[in-house]
Amino acid sequence: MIPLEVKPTGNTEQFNLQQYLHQKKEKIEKALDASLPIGEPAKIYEAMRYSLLAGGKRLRPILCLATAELLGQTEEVAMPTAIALEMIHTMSLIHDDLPAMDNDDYRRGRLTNHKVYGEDIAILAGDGLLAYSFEYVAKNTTGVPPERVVKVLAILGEAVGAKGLVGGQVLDLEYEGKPDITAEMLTSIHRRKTGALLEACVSCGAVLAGAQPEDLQRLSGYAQNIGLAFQIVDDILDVTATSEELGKTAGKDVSAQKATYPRLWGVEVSRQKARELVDAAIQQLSFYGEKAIPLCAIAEYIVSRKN
Ligand code: GRG
Repeated sequence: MIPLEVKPTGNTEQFNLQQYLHQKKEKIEKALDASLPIGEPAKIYEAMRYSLLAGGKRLRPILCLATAELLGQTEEVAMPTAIALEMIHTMSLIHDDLPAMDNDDYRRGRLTNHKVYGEDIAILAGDGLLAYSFEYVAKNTTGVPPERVVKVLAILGEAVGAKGLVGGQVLDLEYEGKPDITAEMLTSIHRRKTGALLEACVSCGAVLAGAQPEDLQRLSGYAQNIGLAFQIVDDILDVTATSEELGKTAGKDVSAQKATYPRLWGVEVSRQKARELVDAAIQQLSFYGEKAIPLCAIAEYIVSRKN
């Protein structure tokens, strides 16, 4: 049990984060498995399932569910969107690992998709997951006015496209081998490459719950802060954790001459900045009092995680 002091409410009641994450993860794993049965041609379904069901922290769907619940929506209503977010995230990992991108052999403790199925099928598995994520939200979201579903689809599209993941990845490739970029440029890359999808998780959960504009503003502030903290910690773990702990090749940023926060600021200052961002994220949720404990605890987890 992780004792957490949740600052906005001054509440020192213990919140069992590990149990919370475990319970959410169990439901998400079941829903992911059920979302994608093997169809024809079997090879592409197998490749999609190989990466989708390979484990991972499931942070993105958990964020979506926790946000929806904060604003009074049920887990059931938000689950199709939560599943779609994990499909999109998995697609981005498959494509990120390709030889034309980061060229990685391991992900989530197993061989990368292209190492098992070949580059052609891995590209198509990512494409299949991306297309299916939109189909899945549109066909399976029930119990909310259709306008909310349309808004969710628009948020997902914006987060994946050139304003989000795609644009961030293009900039990331452009700056490879030029590790001396400014902190501002690094942050602008990661706000798109990593932050946009994390923010979409929170915004989609909020929209499904019928959030007011002020809710969306507070929650986006929270999401932007944890998004950047998440990436700083990711960079720190790349130089401090082992490949076994990470389930992927450690030290990859250094060997690929990537600009990272530890390279710019050193590990200790990077840790401090991540801590400050998490404190700011928690502060954004003070309005919600105790109802925000799960999201505050998730923010704490982002800085304390080991993989
Ligand atoms: C093809 C439309 C299209 C988009 C893809 C490849 C790409 C464009 C973008 C790369 C996005 C990317 C992989 C960003 C890194 C984000 C990141 C830090 C991932 C690690 O997330 P974790 O630690 O992983 O949550 P698990 O395995 O726990 O889910």
